[in-house]
Amino acid sequence: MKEYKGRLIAPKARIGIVVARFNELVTKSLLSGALEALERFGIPQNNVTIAWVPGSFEIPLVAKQLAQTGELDAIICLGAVIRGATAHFDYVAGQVASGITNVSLETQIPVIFGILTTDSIEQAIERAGTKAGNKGFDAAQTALEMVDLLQQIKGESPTPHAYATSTTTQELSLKGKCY
Ligand code: INI
Repeated sequence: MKEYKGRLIAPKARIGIVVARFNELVTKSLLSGALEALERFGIPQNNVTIAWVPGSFEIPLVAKQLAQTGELDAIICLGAVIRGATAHFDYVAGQVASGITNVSLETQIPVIFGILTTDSIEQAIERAGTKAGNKGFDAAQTALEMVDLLQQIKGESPTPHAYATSTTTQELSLKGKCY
């Protein structure tokens, strides 16, 4: 039986982050969470590219442009779409979700959905580093796991059993950088 399992070890991964300015109070915290996760899992700052866009609706286009440079292994999309009083919610939330999916399938790299879709600003704040974790941190973890998983499937990275005693894993554990 062959089984693939992505791990949180992709120290050479080159990561793009597309982050929306709309609801910046929230998205800045998502970005901090994502950067914290990348640092914890050993990604050098030089491997990270950040692009700010006006709102979540603009994320898919910029994610696609970044993906097409061929210089990134995964892209993390961060935004906060809050229902509030605006009729925009359903259009923006729906379009950004399908747009991100399309970019990932078209460009064949992981494009991670780190977009909060909440009924209120309070719920968004809870998911951006307060009561309910940080969706930006989670999105970055997902990106690294997917990079490793795809590299295994393409034969570019050893499968888990071969890596069991790798120094990379040990070093990360010793530094307290493994979750
Ligand atoms: N953009 C968001 O990122 N979040 C929102 O909650 C939001 N609402 O509610 O309107 C929002 N709108 C802006 C949109 O993303 C575009 O920037 C704008 O429509 C211009 O294309």
